[in-house]
Amino acid sequence: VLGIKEALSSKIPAAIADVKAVREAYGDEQLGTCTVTQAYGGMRSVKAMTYETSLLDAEEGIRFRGMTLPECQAALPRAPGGGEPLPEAIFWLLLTGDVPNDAQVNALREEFASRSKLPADAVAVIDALPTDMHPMTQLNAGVLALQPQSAMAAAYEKGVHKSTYWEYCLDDALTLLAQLPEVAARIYRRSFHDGSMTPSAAGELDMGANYARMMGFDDPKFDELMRLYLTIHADHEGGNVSAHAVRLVGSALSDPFLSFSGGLAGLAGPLHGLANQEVLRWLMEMKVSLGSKEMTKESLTGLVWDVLNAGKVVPGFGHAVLRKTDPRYTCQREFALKHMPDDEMFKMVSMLYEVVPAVLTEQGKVKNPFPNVDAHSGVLLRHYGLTEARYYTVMFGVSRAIGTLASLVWDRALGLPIERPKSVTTGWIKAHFEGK
Ligand code: FAM
Repeated sequence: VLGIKEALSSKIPAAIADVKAVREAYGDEQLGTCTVTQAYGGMRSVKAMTYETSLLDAEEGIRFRGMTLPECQAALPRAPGGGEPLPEAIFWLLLTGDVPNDAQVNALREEFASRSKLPADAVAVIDALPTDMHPMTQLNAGVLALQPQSAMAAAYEKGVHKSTYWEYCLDDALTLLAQLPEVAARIYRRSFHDGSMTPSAAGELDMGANYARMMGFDDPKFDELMRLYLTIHADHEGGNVSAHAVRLVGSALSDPFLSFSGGLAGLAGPLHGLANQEVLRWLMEMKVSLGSKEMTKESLTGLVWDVLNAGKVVPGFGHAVLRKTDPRYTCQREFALKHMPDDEMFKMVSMLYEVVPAVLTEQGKVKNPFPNVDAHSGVLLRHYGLTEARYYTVMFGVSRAIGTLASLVWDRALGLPIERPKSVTTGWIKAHFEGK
Protein backbone atom coordinates (compact mmCIF):
# COMPACT_ATOMS: atom_id res chain seq x y z
CA VAL A 1 0.00 0.00 0.00
CA LEU A 2 1.27 3.40 -0.95
CA GLY A 3 1.60 5.53 2.20
CA ILE A 4 0.32 9.10 2.32
CA LYS A 5 3.81 10.59 2.00
CA GLU A 6 4.54 8.63 -1.17
CA ALA A 7 1.10 9.45 -2.56
CA LEU A 8 1.74 13.12 -1.95
CA SER A 9 5.33 13.17 -3.08
CA SER A 10 4.36 11.73 -6.48
CA LYS A 11 2.01 14.71 -6.96
CA ILE A 12 4.38 17.52 -6.09
CA PRO A 13 6.57 17.81 -9.22
CA ALA A 14 3.53 18.09 -11.50
CA ALA A 15 1.89 20.62 -9.19
CA ILE A 16 5.05 22.75 -9.11
CA ALA A 17 5.22 22.59 -12.91
CA ASP A 18 1.54 23.51 -13.12
CA VAL A 19 2.00 26.57 -10.94
CA LYS A 20 5.07 27.58 -12.94
CA ALA A 21 3.15 27.28 -16.21
CA VAL A 22 0.19 29.24 -14.83
CA ARG A 23 2.50 31.98 -13.62
CA GLU A 24 4.24 32.14 -16.98
CA ALA A 25 0.99 32.23 -18.91
CA TYR A 26 -1.06 34.52 -16.68
CA GLY A 27 1.45 36.11 -14.31
CA ASP A 28 0.60 39.65 -15.43
CA GLU A 29 -3.17 39.20 -15.56
CA GLN A 30 -5.34 41.04 -13.03
CA LEU A 31 -6.82 38.55 -10.53
CA GLY A 32 -8.64 41.04 -8.35
CA THR A 33 -8.79 44.67 -7.50
CA CYS A 34 -8.90 46.39 -4.16
CA THR A 35 -10.90 49.55 -3.62
CA VAL A 36 -10.54 51.85 -0.66
CA THR A 37 -13.82 50.45 0.67
CA GLN A 38 -12.44 46.93 0.52
CA ALA A 39 -9.21 47.96 2.23
CA TYR A 40 -11.24 49.32 5.16
CA GLY A 41 -13.77 46.50 4.87
CA GLY A 42 -11.83 43.40 5.80
CA MET A 43 -10.61 42.93 2.22
CA ARG A 44 -13.96 41.30 1.45
CA SER A 45 -13.93 39.46 -1.91
CA VAL A 46 -10.46 40.70 -2.86
CA LYS A 47 -8.85 37.84 -4.77
CA ALA A 48 -5.30 38.01 -3.53
CA MET A 49 -4.22 34.50 -2.61
CA THR A 50 -4.22 30.92 -3.85
CA TYR A 51 -5.28 27.91 -1.78
CA GLU A 52 -5.40 24.44 -3.25
CA THR A 53 -7.29 22.12 -0.93
CA SER A 54 -10.77 23.62 -1.19
CA LEU A 55 -12.76 26.31 -2.99
CA LEU A 56 -15.91 28.11 -1.85
CA ASP A 57 -18.60 29.11 -4.29
CA ALA A 58 -20.90 31.86 -3.02
CA GLU A 59 -24.03 30.05 -4.17
CA GLU A 60 -23.11 26.41 -3.92
CA GLY A 61 -20.81 26.32 -0.89
CA ILE A 62 -17.63 24.42 -0.30
CA ARG A 63 -15.93 21.86 -2.52
CA PHE A 64 -13.06 19.77 -1.22
CA ARG A 65 -10.68 19.19 -4.14
CA GLY A 66 -13.56 19.76 -6.52
CA MET A 67 -16.05 17.59 -4.61
CA THR A 68 -19.20 18.88 -2.89
CA LEU A 69 -20.00 17.56 0.58
CA PRO A 70 -22.65 15.12 -0.72
CA GLU A 71 -20.13 13.89 -3.30
CA CYS A 72 -17.60 13.32 -0.51
CA GLN A 73 -20.24 11.46 1.49
CA ALA A 74 -20.94 9.23 -1.50
CA ALA A 75 -17.40 8.59 -2.69
CA LEU A 76 -15.10 8.40 0.34
CA PRO A 77 -14.49 5.30 2.46
CA ARG A 78 -16.84 5.03 5.44
CA ALA A 79 -17.02 2.95 8.58
CA PRO A 80 -18.76 -0.42 8.13
CA GLY A 81 -22.50 0.29 8.03
CA GLY A 82 -21.90 4.02 8.22
CA GLY A 83 -22.93 6.85 5.92
CA GLU A 84 -20.29 9.50 6.66
CA PRO A 85 -16.73 9.79 5.35
CA LEU A 86 -13.90 8.70 7.62
CA PRO A 87 -11.84 11.71 8.80
CA GLU A 88 -8.69 9.96 7.60
CA ALA A 89 -10.21 9.85 4.11
CA ILE A 90 -10.94 13.57 4.17
CA PHE A 91 -7.33 14.30 5.08
CA TRP A 92 -6.11 12.02 2.29
CA LEU A 93 -8.40 13.72 -0.22
CA LEU A 94 -7.46 17.25 0.82
CA LEU A 95 -3.74 16.50 0.89
CA THR A 96 -3.33 14.41 -2.26
CA GLY A 97 -6.36 15.46 -4.30
CA ASP A 98 -7.35 11.79 -4.73
CA VAL A 99 -10.15 9.70 -3.26
CA PRO A 100 -8.32 7.06 -1.19
CA ASN A 101 -9.19 3.37 -1.15
CA ASP A 102 -9.82 1.39 2.04
CA ALA A 103 -6.26 0.10 2.23
CA GLN A 104 -4.86 3.63 2.04
CA VAL A 105 -7.22 4.85 4.75
CA ASN A 106 -6.25 1.93 6.97
CA ALA A 107 -2.57 2.63 6.41
CA LEU A 108 -3.11 6.27 7.35
CA ARG A 109 -4.98 5.26 10.50
CA GLU A 110 -2.00 3.11 11.49
CA GLU A 111 0.36 5.97 10.71
CA PHE A 112 -1.65 8.19 13.05
CA ALA A 113 -1.73 5.45 15.70
CA SER A 114 2.06 5.17 15.63
CA ARG A 115 2.33 8.88 16.38
CA SER A 116 -0.54 9.19 18.82
CA LYS A 117 1.17 8.92 22.20
CA LEU A 118 1.19 12.30 23.90
CA PRO A 119 4.54 13.42 25.29
CA ALA A 120 4.49 13.34 29.12
CA ASP A 121 5.48 17.02 29.25
CA ALA A 122 2.48 17.99 27.16
CA VAL A 123 0.16 15.98 29.39
CA ALA A 124 1.65 17.77 32.40
CA VAL A 125 1.00 21.16 30.79
CA ILE A 126 -2.63 20.29 30.01
CA ASP A 127 -3.19 18.84 33.46
CA ALA A 128 -1.85 22.03 35.04
CA LEU A 129 -4.41 24.26 33.30
CA PRO A 130 -7.32 25.62 35.35
CA THR A 131 -10.41 23.63 34.42
CA ASP A 132 -12.46 26.81 34.20
CA MET A 133 -10.12 28.27 31.56
CA HIS A 134 -12.01 28.43 28.26
CA PRO A 135 -11.55 25.09 26.46
CA MET A 136 -10.26 26.87 23.34
CA THR A 137 -7.53 28.53 25.40
CA GLN A 138 -6.71 25.13 26.86
CA LEU A 139 -6.59 23.58 23.39
CA ASN A 140 -4.21 26.24 22.17
CA ALA A 141 -1.98 25.77 25.21
CA GLY A 142 -2.08 22.02 24.54
CA VAL A 143 -1.04 22.49 20.92
CA LEU A 144 1.85 24.70 21.97
CA ALA A 145 2.86 22.06 24.51
CA LEU A 146 3.15 19.58 21.62
CA GLN A 147 5.44 21.92 19.68
CA PRO A 148 8.78 20.71 21.07
CA GLN A 149 8.25 17.58 18.93
CA SER A 150 8.37 19.64 15.75
CA ALA A 151 10.43 17.94 13.05
CA MET A 152 10.24 21.10 10.97
CA ALA A 153 11.74 23.31 13.67
CA ALA A 154 14.53 20.77 14.28
CA ALA A 155 15.25 20.41 10.56
CA TYR A 156 15.39 24.15 10.06
CA GLU A 157 17.82 24.47 12.93
CA LYS A 158 19.98 21.80 11.32
CA GLY A 159 19.86 23.72 8.05
CA VAL A 160 18.07 21.37 5.62
CA HIS A 161 17.45 22.39 2.01
CA LYS A 162 14.26 24.37 1.44
CA SER A 163 13.03 21.91 -1.19
CA THR A 164 12.55 19.40 1.65
CA TYR A 165 10.56 21.64 4.02
CA TRP A 166 7.29 20.04 2.98
CA GLU A 167 8.48 16.65 4.23
CA TYR A 168 9.03 17.99 7.74
CA CYS A 169 5.82 19.96 7.53
CA LEU A 170 3.95 16.76 6.65
CA ASP A 171 5.70 14.94 9.47
CA ASP A 172 4.46 17.58 11.93
CA ALA A 173 0.98 17.65 10.41
CA LEU A 174 0.68 13.88 10.91
CA THR A 175 1.91 14.09 14.50
CA LEU A 176 -0.38 16.98 15.35
CA LEU A 177 -3.42 15.29 13.78
CA ALA A 178 -2.57 12.05 15.56
CA GLN A 179 -2.40 13.72 18.96
CA LEU A 180 -5.01 16.47 18.73
CA PRO A 181 -8.09 14.31 19.46
CA GLU A 182 -6.58 13.06 22.70
CA VAL A 183 -5.54 16.56 23.75
CA ALA A 184 -9.08 17.73 23.01
CA ALA A 185 -10.72 14.80 24.78
CA ARG A 186 -8.50 15.30 27.82
CA ILE A 187 -9.60 18.92 28.01
CA TYR A 188 -13.24 17.80 27.85
CA ARG A 189 -12.83 15.16 30.56
CA ARG A 190 -10.94 17.51 32.87
CA SER A 191 -13.21 20.50 32.37
CA PHE A 192 -16.60 18.81 32.54
CA HIS A 193 -16.05 15.41 34.18
CA ASP A 194 -13.68 13.93 36.73
CA GLY A 195 -10.67 13.88 34.39
CA SER A 196 -10.71 10.10 33.99
CA MET A 197 -10.61 8.93 30.41
CA THR A 198 -10.95 5.85 28.20
CA PRO A 199 -7.47 5.17 26.78
CA SER A 200 -6.96 5.95 23.12
CA ALA A 201 -7.76 3.12 20.71
CA ALA A 202 -6.05 4.82 17.76
CA GLY A 203 -5.32 2.13 15.21
CA GLU A 204 -8.43 0.14 16.04
CA LEU A 205 -10.92 2.97 15.70
CA ASP A 206 -11.06 5.77 13.16
CA MET A 207 -10.35 9.29 14.33
CA GLY A 208 -14.03 10.13 14.83
CA ALA A 209 -14.96 7.07 16.86
CA ASN A 210 -11.76 7.20 18.89
CA TYR A 211 -12.30 10.86 19.76
CA ALA A 212 -15.89 10.07 20.77
CA ARG A 213 -14.78 7.15 22.94
CA MET A 214 -12.06 9.20 24.68
CA MET A 215 -14.64 11.87 25.47
CA GLY A 216 -16.79 9.18 27.05
CA PHE A 217 -19.40 8.53 24.32
CA ASP A 218 -20.20 5.03 23.20
CA ASP A 219 -23.02 5.21 20.69
CA PRO A 220 -22.52 4.28 17.01
CA LYS A 221 -24.78 7.17 15.99
CA PHE A 222 -22.62 9.62 17.88
CA ASP A 223 -19.57 8.12 16.13
CA GLU A 224 -21.29 8.88 12.84
CA LEU A 225 -22.04 12.40 13.99
CA MET A 226 -18.38 12.87 14.86
CA ARG A 227 -17.36 11.70 11.39
CA LEU A 228 -19.81 14.11 9.83
CA TYR A 229 -18.65 16.89 12.14
CA LEU A 230 -14.95 16.31 11.44
CA THR A 231 -15.72 16.25 7.71
CA ILE A 232 -17.75 19.39 7.31
CA HIS A 233 -15.61 21.69 9.49
CA ALA A 234 -12.29 20.63 7.97
CA ASP A 235 -11.70 23.28 5.32
CA HIS A 236 -13.38 26.36 3.87
CA GLU A 237 -10.88 27.76 1.36
CA GLY A 238 -8.07 30.11 2.32
CA GLY A 239 -9.42 33.49 3.36
CA ASN A 240 -11.37 32.62 6.52
CA VAL A 241 -9.71 33.71 9.75
CA SER A 242 -8.41 30.32 10.91
CA ALA A 243 -7.14 29.07 7.55
CA HIS A 244 -5.59 32.39 6.71
CA ALA A 245 -3.94 32.66 10.12
CA VAL A 246 -2.38 29.21 9.71
CA ARG A 247 -1.14 30.19 6.25
CA LEU A 248 0.16 33.58 7.43
CA VAL A 249 2.06 32.30 10.46
CA GLY A 250 3.42 29.37 8.45
CA SER A 251 4.68 31.72 5.78
CA ALA A 252 7.30 32.92 8.26
CA LEU A 253 8.41 29.26 8.34
CA SER A 254 7.02 28.93 11.84
CA ASP A 255 6.41 25.21 12.27
CA PRO A 256 2.94 23.62 11.92
CA PHE A 257 2.32 23.56 15.68
CA LEU A 258 2.94 27.31 15.96
CA SER A 259 1.01 27.98 12.76
CA PHE A 260 -2.00 25.95 13.85
CA SER A 261 -1.93 27.70 17.22
CA GLY A 262 -2.40 30.98 15.35
CA GLY A 263 -5.36 29.51 13.51
CA LEU A 264 -6.96 28.30 16.74
CA ALA A 265 -6.65 31.75 18.27
CA GLY A 266 -8.73 33.09 15.39
CA LEU A 267 -11.20 30.23 15.50
CA ALA A 268 -11.88 31.14 19.14
CA GLY A 269 -13.53 34.42 18.08
CA PRO A 270 -17.34 34.68 18.22
CA LEU A 271 -17.69 35.84 14.61
CA HIS A 272 -15.83 32.70 13.52
CA GLY A 273 -15.68 29.31 15.26
CA LEU A 274 -17.04 30.38 18.63
CA ALA A 275 -20.38 31.06 16.93
CA ASN A 276 -21.36 27.41 17.52
CA GLN A 277 -21.11 27.96 21.27
CA GLU A 278 -23.03 31.21 20.97
CA VAL A 279 -25.83 29.55 19.01
CA LEU A 280 -26.52 26.92 21.64
CA ARG A 281 -26.34 29.48 24.41
CA TRP A 282 -28.86 31.62 22.56
CA LEU A 283 -31.20 28.68 21.89
CA MET A 284 -31.18 27.80 25.59
CA GLU A 285 -31.88 31.43 26.53
CA MET A 286 -34.83 31.49 24.12
CA LYS A 287 -36.14 28.26 25.59
CA VAL A 288 -36.07 29.85 29.04
CA SER A 289 -37.71 33.06 27.91
CA LEU A 290 -40.46 31.16 26.10
CA GLY A 291 -41.12 29.25 29.32
CA SER A 292 -44.37 27.35 29.04
CA LYS A 293 -45.51 29.50 26.09
CA GLU A 294 -45.87 27.66 22.81
CA MET A 295 -43.03 28.20 20.36
CA THR A 296 -44.46 29.89 17.29
CA LYS A 297 -42.99 31.77 14.37
CA GLU A 298 -44.33 34.97 15.90
CA SER A 299 -42.73 34.40 19.30
CA LEU A 300 -39.37 33.48 17.73
CA THR A 301 -39.52 36.49 15.41
CA GLY A 302 -39.83 38.73 18.45
CA LEU A 303 -36.83 37.07 20.12
CA VAL A 304 -34.72 37.50 16.98
CA TRP A 305 -35.58 41.21 16.86
CA ASP A 306 -34.55 41.45 20.54
CA VAL A 307 -31.05 40.30 19.56
CA LEU A 308 -30.79 42.84 16.76
CA ASN A 309 -32.23 45.65 18.86
CA ALA A 310 -29.63 44.92 21.53
CA GLY A 311 -26.93 45.64 18.92
CA LYS A 312 -25.76 42.04 18.71
CA VAL A 313 -25.42 39.61 15.80
CA VAL A 314 -27.71 36.62 15.37
CA PRO A 315 -25.21 33.81 15.80
CA GLY A 316 -25.12 31.12 13.14
CA PHE A 317 -26.49 33.35 10.39
CA GLY A 318 -24.70 35.29 7.68
CA HIS A 319 -21.42 34.70 5.92
CA ALA A 320 -18.64 36.74 4.41
CA VAL A 321 -18.56 34.76 1.16
CA LEU A 322 -21.60 32.47 0.99
CA ARG A 323 -24.86 33.92 -0.29
CA LYS A 324 -27.12 30.86 0.14
CA THR A 325 -27.84 28.37 2.91
CA ASP A 326 -24.56 26.74 3.86
CA PRO A 327 -24.45 23.11 2.59
CA ARG A 328 -22.71 22.31 5.88
CA TYR A 329 -25.96 23.40 7.54
CA THR A 330 -28.02 21.34 5.11
CA CYS A 331 -26.19 18.09 5.68
CA GLN A 332 -26.51 18.50 9.45
CA ARG A 333 -30.22 19.14 8.96
CA GLU A 334 -30.43 15.94 6.97
CA PHE A 335 -28.63 14.06 9.72
CA ALA A 336 -31.15 15.44 12.23
CA LEU A 337 -34.14 14.58 10.04
CA LYS A 338 -32.81 11.04 9.77
CA HIS A 339 -31.74 10.40 13.35
CA MET A 340 -33.59 12.81 15.65
CA PRO A 341 -36.59 14.40 13.92
CA ASP A 342 -38.51 14.84 17.17
CA ASP A 343 -35.75 16.52 19.15
CA GLU A 344 -37.21 19.64 20.71
CA MET A 345 -34.14 21.84 20.10
CA PHE A 346 -33.91 20.65 16.49
CA LYS A 347 -37.46 21.88 16.06
CA MET A 348 -36.39 25.29 17.34
CA VAL A 349 -33.46 25.35 14.88
CA SER A 350 -35.86 24.38 12.09
CA MET A 351 -38.28 27.12 12.96
CA LEU A 352 -35.45 29.66 13.14
CA TYR A 353 -34.58 28.63 9.59
CA GLU A 354 -38.05 29.82 8.61
CA VAL A 355 -37.93 32.97 10.71
CA VAL A 356 -34.43 34.48 10.83
CA PRO A 357 -33.80 35.06 7.09
CA ALA A 358 -36.98 37.13 6.87
CA VAL A 359 -36.02 39.22 9.91
CA LEU A 360 -32.47 39.81 8.71
CA THR A 361 -33.77 40.70 5.27
CA GLU A 362 -36.24 43.14 6.76
CA GLN A 363 -33.46 44.74 8.79
CA GLY A 364 -31.67 45.19 5.49
CA LYS A 365 -28.02 45.10 6.51
CA VAL A 366 -26.75 41.59 5.94
CA LYS A 367 -25.54 40.36 2.58
CA ASN A 368 -26.57 36.80 3.45
CA PRO A 369 -29.55 36.18 5.76
CA PHE A 370 -29.21 32.38 5.67
CA PRO A 371 -27.80 29.95 8.26
CA ASN A 372 -24.17 28.83 8.31
CA VAL A 373 -22.58 25.68 9.72
CA ASP A 374 -22.74 26.90 13.31
CA ALA A 375 -26.51 27.35 13.39
CA HIS A 376 -26.96 23.60 13.56
CA SER A 377 -24.04 21.78 15.11
CA GLY A 378 -24.88 22.41 18.77
CA VAL A 379 -28.31 20.77 18.81
CA LEU A 380 -26.89 17.60 17.26
CA LEU A 381 -24.18 17.31 19.88
CA ARG A 382 -26.62 18.13 22.65
CA HIS A 383 -29.00 15.45 21.49
CA TYR A 384 -26.36 12.80 22.17
CA GLY A 385 -25.47 14.24 25.57
CA LEU A 386 -22.62 16.58 24.69
CA THR A 387 -24.34 19.52 26.33
CA GLU A 388 -21.35 21.69 27.26
CA ALA A 389 -21.53 24.47 24.67
CA ARG A 390 -18.25 26.04 25.83
CA TYR A 391 -16.55 22.97 24.42
CA TYR A 392 -18.03 23.04 20.92
CA THR A 393 -15.39 25.17 19.23
CA VAL A 394 -12.71 22.72 20.36
CA MET A 395 -14.29 20.09 18.11
CA PHE A 396 -14.36 22.62 15.29
CA GLY A 397 -10.63 23.11 15.97
CA VAL A 398 -9.85 19.40 15.78
CA SER A 399 -11.60 19.29 12.42
CA ARG A 400 -10.05 22.50 11.10
CA ALA A 401 -6.60 20.98 11.65
CA ILE A 402 -7.38 18.46 8.88
CA GLY A 403 -7.81 21.09 6.16
CA THR A 404 -5.46 23.81 7.28
CA LEU A 405 -2.54 21.44 7.86
CA ALA A 406 -3.06 19.73 4.49
CA SER A 407 -2.93 23.17 2.92
CA LEU A 408 0.12 24.18 4.93
CA VAL A 409 2.05 21.18 3.59
CA TRP A 410 1.25 22.42 0.09
CA ASP A 411 2.39 25.92 0.97
CA ARG A 412 5.83 24.50 1.71
CA ALA A 413 5.77 22.07 -1.24
CA LEU A 414 5.04 24.96 -3.61
CA GLY A 415 7.62 27.15 -1.90
CA LEU A 416 5.18 29.98 -1.17
CA PRO A 417 7.01 33.02 0.18
CA ILE A 418 6.46 34.97 3.37
CA GLU A 419 3.13 36.86 3.26
CA ARG A 420 3.57 40.58 3.36
CA PRO A 421 0.81 42.65 1.76
CA LYS A 422 1.25 46.42 1.67
CA SER A 423 -0.74 48.62 4.02
CA VAL A 424 -1.33 52.37 3.81
CA THR A 425 -2.53 54.99 6.27
CA THR A 426 -5.69 57.10 5.98
CA GLY A 427 -3.37 60.06 5.44
CA TRP A 428 -1.70 58.23 2.56
CA ILE A 429 -5.09 57.61 0.94
CA LYS A 430 -6.07 61.29 1.23
CA ALA A 431 -2.76 62.49 -0.18
CA HIS A 432 -2.85 59.92 -2.97
CA PHE A 433 -6.38 60.58 -4.23
CA GLU A 434 -6.71 64.30 -3.53
CA GLY A 435 -7.18 66.25 -6.71
CA LYS A 436 -7.58 63.09 -8.82
N1 FAM B 1 -26.85 39.17 12.69
C1 FAM B 1 -26.91 40.52 12.73
N2 FAM B 1 -26.21 41.31 11.93
C2 FAM B 1 -25.42 40.72 11.02
C3 FAM B 1 -25.34 39.33 10.89
C4 FAM B 1 -26.08 38.55 11.77
N3 FAM B 1 -26.03 37.22 11.74
N4 FAM B 1 -24.48 39.05 9.88
C5 FAM B 1 -24.03 40.22 9.40
N5 FAM B 1 -24.60 41.25 10.09
C6 FAM B 1 -24.35 42.66 9.94
C7 FAM B 1 -22.87 42.94 10.07
O1 FAM B 1 -22.49 42.99 11.42
C8 FAM B 1 -22.74 44.24 9.33
O2 FAM B 1 -23.22 45.25 10.18
P1 FAM B 1 -22.53 46.73 10.23
O3 FAM B 1 -22.71 47.26 8.85
O4 FAM B 1 -23.29 47.42 11.28
O5 FAM B 1 -21.09 46.49 10.55
C9 FAM B 1 -23.74 44.07 8.18
O6 FAM B 1 -24.67 43.08 8.62
C10 FAM B 1 -23.11 43.61 6.88
O7 FAM B 1 -22.36 42.42 7.13
P2 FAM B 1 -22.11 41.34 5.98
O8 FAM B 1 -21.32 41.99 4.91
O9 FAM B 1 -23.39 40.69 5.62
O10 FAM B 1 -21.25 40.24 6.78
P3 FAM B 1 -19.66 40.21 7.06
O11 FAM B 1 -18.99 39.61 5.90
O12 FAM B 1 -19.16 41.52 7.53
O13 FAM B 1 -19.61 39.22 8.31
C11 FAM B 1 -20.09 37.27 9.57
C12 FAM B 1 -19.77 37.83 8.19
C13 FAM B 1 -20.13 35.74 9.49
C14 FAM B 1 -18.99 37.68 10.55
C15 FAM B 1 -21.47 37.81 10.03
O14 FAM B 1 -22.49 37.37 9.17
C16 FAM B 1 -21.82 37.47 11.46
O15 FAM B 1 -21.39 38.17 12.39
N6 FAM B 1 -22.61 36.35 11.69
C17 FAM B 1 -22.93 35.89 13.01
C18 FAM B 1 -21.76 35.13 13.62
C19 FAM B 1 -21.55 33.82 12.94
O16 FAM B 1 -22.46 33.03 12.77
N7 FAM B 1 -20.28 33.54 12.59
C20 FAM B 1 -19.91 32.24 12.03
C21 FAM B 1 -19.54 32.29 10.57
C22 FAM B 1 -19.22 30.86 10.21
F1 FAM B 1 -19.62 30.38 9.10
C23 FAM B 1 -17.87 30.48 10.69
O17 FAM B 1 -16.88 31.15 10.53
N8 FAM B 1 -17.82 29.38 11.34
